[in-house]
Order: sequence, then structure tokens, then C-alpha cells
Amino acid sequence: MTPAKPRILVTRRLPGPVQARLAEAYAADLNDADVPLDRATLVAAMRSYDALVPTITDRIDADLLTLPGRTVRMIANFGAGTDHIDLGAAREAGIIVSNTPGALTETTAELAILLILMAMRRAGEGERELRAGRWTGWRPTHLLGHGLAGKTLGLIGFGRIAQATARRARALGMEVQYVSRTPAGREVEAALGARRARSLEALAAWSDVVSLHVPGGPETHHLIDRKFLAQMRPHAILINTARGSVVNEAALAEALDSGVIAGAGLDVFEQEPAVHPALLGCERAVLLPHLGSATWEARIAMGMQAADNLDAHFSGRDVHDRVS
Ligand code: 8YV
Repeated sequence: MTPAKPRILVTRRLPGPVQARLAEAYAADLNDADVPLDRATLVAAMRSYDALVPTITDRIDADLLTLPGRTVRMIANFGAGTDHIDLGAAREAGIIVSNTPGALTETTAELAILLILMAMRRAGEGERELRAGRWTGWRPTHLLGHGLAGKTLGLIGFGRIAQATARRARALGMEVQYVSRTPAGREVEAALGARRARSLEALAAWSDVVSLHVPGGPETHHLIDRKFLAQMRPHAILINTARGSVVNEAALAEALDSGVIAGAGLDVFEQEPAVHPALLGCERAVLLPHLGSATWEARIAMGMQAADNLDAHFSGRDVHDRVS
């Protein structure tokens, strides 16, 4: 008799090739309707499946991870960020958690560059004006923005996505500086032409574009606050493709309205899918609905990486992307 396939729950609809692979290898319950799971469903799932494949829209907290009668032993997250999962509680409960770093690096860096260009060249304002029938024709001083060549990009965090963003920014003629807990190696700095800023304050004071690349969670909560924004240059812009919780959105909206900084490009928000109403009213903010990794290439690669992690776990091998 062949052993029963492990039972897995995939909490959101994933790209076809990923679902096909999971359905072939596992007794997989898929979510073709793609409705976010409610709490009661997640509670029931923790007590009936061997593994979950969740996404950022599932809040997997300590209560869920320590439920009596829990059967789930592995959580193969679809995504790199894991701030929606209580990793400490998972570790204590002996639940393996994995993520999908690497699969979305290039795609997310592309989106950071897209936001930089949109904000610096006022593309969102222009598109809104044109669609609203407010465009009165070409004129020499219409919607003037700033070019990137010779400007300085300040990266907060210097992991994979930040470095991929730096590489692209260099190709566009930008200088690159960064802050991170540990300095990058000499070779990395040399290859990217990047230098480490003395402090967050120094980075704010010397950047034309500040781009965020730190994980979410208590340690980075509201790292970008009123004080930081006041240290930025008045013509500078803030880009966030990391996590909404890193930015105090009320303070950012205030800084944009009062001209403390010139613009922002945001792909992530504190209370997704809700966006701070003051930001919605800011002409100089480019706002995207968390599209960082939204390419077929990245989303398929993320799913395949999550499947690799499941396969490793269920065949008794080390889980490569284990985070707890
Ligand atoms: C993902 C992301 O699409 O991977 C991440 O950390 O922020 C996104 O690009 C999302 O998290 C999927 O769960």
C-alpha cells in the first residue's frame, strides 16, 4: 500500500503550474475562489492538515500555533517576508516555517525602480491629469520632475532586494549609499559602487531618494517617523517596497503636504488593503497595491520554492529556506 499523501492547505489561489505541482504531490486543498480565509477556517485547518502554504494575508499568531490538537507541523510560506507569522511561537511549538527568499528579488527591485522613476518624473500625476481630461497641452514648465543621473540613492537595509535595486540604480547613473546592521563585504560594496553611511541621520541628509528594504516587525516599526522625515532633504522622495509598518503613514502624509519632502512611492501599507486617507489625497504620492513580486516569473518561482521546501520536509531532508 502506498503511504497516504500529506494533507496540505494552500490558502490563496496560486499560479496554475504551482497548483498543478502541489495537487500532484500532495492531498492539496486549493482556494480557487481566492477568498481570504477567516479565523475559524484557519483554526480548523491547524487541526486537520499536515502543512499550510499561507501568504501575507493570513495572520498566523501564537494562539493559532499553540492550539490544542494541532496537526500542522510545517508552514511553507508563499513569500519572503514572514512578519505575519509569529516565528518565536512556531519555534517553541516545534513547527517548521520556511519562506521564499531569492525568488522575488529581481522583480521587487524592478518595482522599486519603477516607483523611483514614477515619483521623480511625476508619472502618476500626469496620468491622472490626462485621464481626467485636465491636460491642456504641452508647455515648457508642465509637471517638471527630476532626473536620476548624479542623484544619490540611500538604501535602508542592504539585503538581496536592496542590492538588486542598487545595481539598477547604478545603471541609471545614481550614486548609492546604505545603512545596515552589518556592513556588506568590500567586494559587494565595490561591485555595486555602494558606500555605508555613518548613520540613519547621515543617510537621510545625503540622499535624494531613500528606499526601504528592511523586514517588518517590532524592530522596524515606524522607523520612518516625523524625525527621520525632517532629516530628509526637501526635494527628496521616500520609496517603500518593504513593509507598511516601517513608515508612520500619518507623519509621511503630513511631510508630503507641508513640503518637508517632495514625494513618495509606496507599494505597501500599514493596514493593507486600507490606505491612510491622508495619503490618498497626496498628489505627490505614487500608490500601488502591493505589486512588488507581481510577475508570472516571480510568483511561479515563489510557489516552486515553497513546494521545494514542502518536499524537503516530507522526505526528511533539511528545509533549505527554514526560518524557524
Ligand atoms: C508577496 C512580499 O507577494 O514576499 C513578500 O514578502 O511582500 C510580497 O511580494 C507576499 O508576501 C506573498 O505572501
